[in-house]
Amino acid sequence: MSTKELTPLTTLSSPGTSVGLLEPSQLQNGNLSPENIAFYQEYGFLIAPDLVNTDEIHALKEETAAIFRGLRGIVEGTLPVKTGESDADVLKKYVAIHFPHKISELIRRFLHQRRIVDVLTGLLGPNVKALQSMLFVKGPGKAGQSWHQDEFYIPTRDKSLIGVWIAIDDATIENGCLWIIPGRPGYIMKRVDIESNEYADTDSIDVSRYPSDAALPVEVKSGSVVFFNGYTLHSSRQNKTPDCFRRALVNHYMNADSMLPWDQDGNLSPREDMRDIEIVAGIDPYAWKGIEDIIKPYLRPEKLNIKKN
Ligand SMILES: O=C(O)CCC(=O)C(=O)O
Repeated sequence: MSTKELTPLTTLSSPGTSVGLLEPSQLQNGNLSPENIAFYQEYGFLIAPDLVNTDEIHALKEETAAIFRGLRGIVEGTLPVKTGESDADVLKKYVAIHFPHKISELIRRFLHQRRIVDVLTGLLGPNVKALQSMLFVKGPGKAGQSWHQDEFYIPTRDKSLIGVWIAIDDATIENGCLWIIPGRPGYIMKRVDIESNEYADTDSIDVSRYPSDAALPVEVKSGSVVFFNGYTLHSSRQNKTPDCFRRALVNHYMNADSMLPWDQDGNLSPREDMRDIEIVAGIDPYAWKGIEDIIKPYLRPEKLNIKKN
């Protein structure tokens, strides 16, 4: 095992410094510096404060309510909205919708948000494709996601997967922010069964071999964007607030030069290249294959049991 993936935070910064203040992890004014790129290559994540402005956040909040109210189209499994039901009462019933960009033009436009795409081309190269969106609402009491690497679920051939986590609300430890273990292990790690109210999943990467201070809470303000690599370990915990949502739009991207042998968590037949994608920068080297429109938006289940190894 590389020592990089075990580097505790205390060796990255002075004691008491939170990840939010860890300088090379932060973009200044949305500009990706060579130091940011070097940090991402080594530790697998970056934080861009204020990459999404307050008007955009306001529009995202309104759109989130409209989507969960069923006003943008059918999402299988959502319940009819009763007369007089508030947005909060509607959102409290759900954790997340996957692929909201299929029914919402605003969410689809966010896949192409210029400042986000500029960071992605700086990290991935000129040709970038989007392959998934997820809109989390995660109300009071809702569980988080256990320790995982996104490439376990979404295998790219070139290990280029990046999650782009857009904070719609301030994300705090209490309302279930993202946690990251800095590093980019070059392989998919072993998973073990777990039972915990913190997590929706019934298994998790076993993180007991990491030092207790290796995991960083990524507490960020609304409008911040967290970029993380598909091999970087991350999780989120239960929302323990009595009345706060932790809304976040999470989009996944990769280098468009690579094919994507993803069966969409078993929803599709095995395929060498999942083509329900959107090119967000540069060219599509596989344009001759055409684009598919096969994945419909769906509700994220409260309990997750996707086991592969
Ligand atoms: O936002 C969350 O609660 C979990 C997000 C996550 O783990 C992911 O996007 O892979």
